[in-house]
Amino acid sequence: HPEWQYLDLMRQIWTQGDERMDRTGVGTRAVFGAQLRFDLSQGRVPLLSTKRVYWKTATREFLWFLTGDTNIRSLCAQGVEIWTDWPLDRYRRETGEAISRADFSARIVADAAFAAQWGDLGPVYGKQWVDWPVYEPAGQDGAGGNLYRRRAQGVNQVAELVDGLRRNPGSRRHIVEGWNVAELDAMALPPCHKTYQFHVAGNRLSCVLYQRSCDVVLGLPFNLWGAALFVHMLAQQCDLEPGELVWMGGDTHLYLNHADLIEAQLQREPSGDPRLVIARRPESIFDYAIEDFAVEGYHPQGHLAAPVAV
Ligand code: UFP
Repeated sequence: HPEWQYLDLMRQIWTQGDERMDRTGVGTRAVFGAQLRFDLSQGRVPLLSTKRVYWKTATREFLWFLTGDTNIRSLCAQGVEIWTDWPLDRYRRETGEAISRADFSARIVADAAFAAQWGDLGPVYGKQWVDWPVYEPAGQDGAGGNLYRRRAQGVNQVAELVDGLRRNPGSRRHIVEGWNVAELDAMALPPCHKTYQFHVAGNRLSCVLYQRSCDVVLGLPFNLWGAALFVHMLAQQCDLEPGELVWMGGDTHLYLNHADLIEAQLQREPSGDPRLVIARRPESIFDYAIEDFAVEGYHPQGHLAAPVAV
């Protein structure tokens, strides 16, 4: 079963990983450099069976990326709280107010001005994917220095990707990049799943995802799902068949406060063969809605909850 790859990686990190204190103050065990491969043919998806993965939440996040939005407001309005902890943390630090996550999220949804002030994550994934900034010369200042103006619409990497896969499938340049060096400081979190490269062989579309930093418990199940979803959507849009997902991790880690979950999950055995079904073929990659996606044959074992390290 392909999920053994995930469990084997988890076991390897837990038993042999290098233990250290990390940025969040929680502590991790980590390996550097890991690879997983998943067959995506016939709707196959790397959706874990050894715990319930909320694939609809991950799909909502993915569709939110494609809109270019970087404010958590529309996520919170859909009950998706996976990004809430970052703005919440900033709000608490800057105001000293001991607001609960639920109250903060409710206020983000109810109050547009509050959301504009506190709900933005900076130019994270969505912004870079569909509106990577482009600057053009805009004359000179009084001292003879060159001025630059930001173009109203930046590079839409996803639109160009679809175009490239259709026009020139054999290209080795099918890349969507999130790591905009000049804007890292402005992001709530620099991109983890930073580079997607696509490849067409015959009529099969495959993807390599390079993830610089990976929380194997909370991040990886979502990141695998997101990458697989991306391939399935692109294949549909470009009249290709989904091929393979190759996941590559840089710092691939387990947080020490996930010990109970890890021990429990490593006792479980994978099963099943879930398939993604896409109900219709929208006009473009930007026109999918959450209702378009269903998963057949997903019968996971119980959810295992774990705290997120901010
Ligand atoms: N992380 C993931 N996947 C994601 C995401 C975050 O695994 O999609 F947004 C984890 C990795 C790491 C933390 O534990 O979030 C980011 O911390 P750092 O920037 O210090 O690597």
